[in-house]
Amino acid sequence: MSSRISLTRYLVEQQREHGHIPAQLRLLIEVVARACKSIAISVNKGALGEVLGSAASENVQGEIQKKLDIISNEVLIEANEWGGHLAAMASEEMDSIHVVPNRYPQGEYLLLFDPLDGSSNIDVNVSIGTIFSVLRKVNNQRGISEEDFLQPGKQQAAAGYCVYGPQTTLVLTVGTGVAMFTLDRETGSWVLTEDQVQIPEDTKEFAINMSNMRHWDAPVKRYIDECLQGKEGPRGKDFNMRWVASMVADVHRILTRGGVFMYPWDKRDPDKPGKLRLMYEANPMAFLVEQAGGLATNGRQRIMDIVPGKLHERVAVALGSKNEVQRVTDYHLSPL
Ligand code: AHM
Ligand code: MG
Repeated sequence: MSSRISLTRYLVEQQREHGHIPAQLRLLIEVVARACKSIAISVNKGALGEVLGSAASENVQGEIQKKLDIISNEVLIEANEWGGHLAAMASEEMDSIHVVPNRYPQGEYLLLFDPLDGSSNIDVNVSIGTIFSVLRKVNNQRGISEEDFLQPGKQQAAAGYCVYGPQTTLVLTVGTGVAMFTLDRETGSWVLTEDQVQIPEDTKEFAINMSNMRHWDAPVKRYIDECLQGKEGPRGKDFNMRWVASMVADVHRILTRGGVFMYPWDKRDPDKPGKLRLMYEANPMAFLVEQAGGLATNGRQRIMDIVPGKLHERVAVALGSKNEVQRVTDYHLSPL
């Protein structure tokens, strides 16, 4: 790029053009981006920083926490609580919400995050990331409670993720398309490297954990089975498969070159709607994907229309290239 556009300049220009990025939201995004830089440094140190391996604790979902899960959670909280832009935060790694302490001014936004997504990849040096979602505090009449967070994803003011991979990339939407910023390690700044990202409507690539195939529901089995039949089958083309097991990395690939990502409901745990978390993973990714011209459903319904019943709610996910997500959703809505 001949003239480099920083994250700050991008946000200021979006404000000028679209007039809907209030100062508090701009500050929030910059603070999250700074926190991600700090997480990236810890991730990069790896064994040298003694940050690998498990901590002696479980999160609210009963999952063993990795040291970097806890470090990243703390970095995000410490970076965000004093700025005056937030009323409260919620995290995949915390049982309940974290209200901004009284000693700091209360802002009008709510921040939700998965501090380090793809935990199983931390120790094996594969891409991982931070996912975040921003809501407005709707009720100004009283203090803040968990209920204030239970808003459908379509009410998000901003969302994004940072992927810690061969490059450190921040991907952001404030509702005016999707932009990607690459961290320039020499200057420490986020540089705009892609703007108005578009996901191709069609694809020949799917991402799903195939080892769960025997547990899937019929519509998902049908969709994948047809892809696997390749040129000779009803789809008339060969499909390729990828599964990083870090949602950030899989979604990043889809935003870059198209594809469909699925983590469907399965019979292993019939009472759980899915593995992924609605508010920390599915909603922010759905917002990005829709802003890039793709679709995101739970197989039956648009993800961003779901009204959460609780903070740590889980959901089935199908997202990415429009025509493929539409197809797998149609298979659910009109089974054979
Ligand atoms: P995490 O938030 O505990 O890391 O779990 C979420 C991750 C996603 O990033 C990824 O898509 C999925 O879990 C992989 O699950 P599996 O190991 O079942 O394939
Ligand atoms: Mg996660």
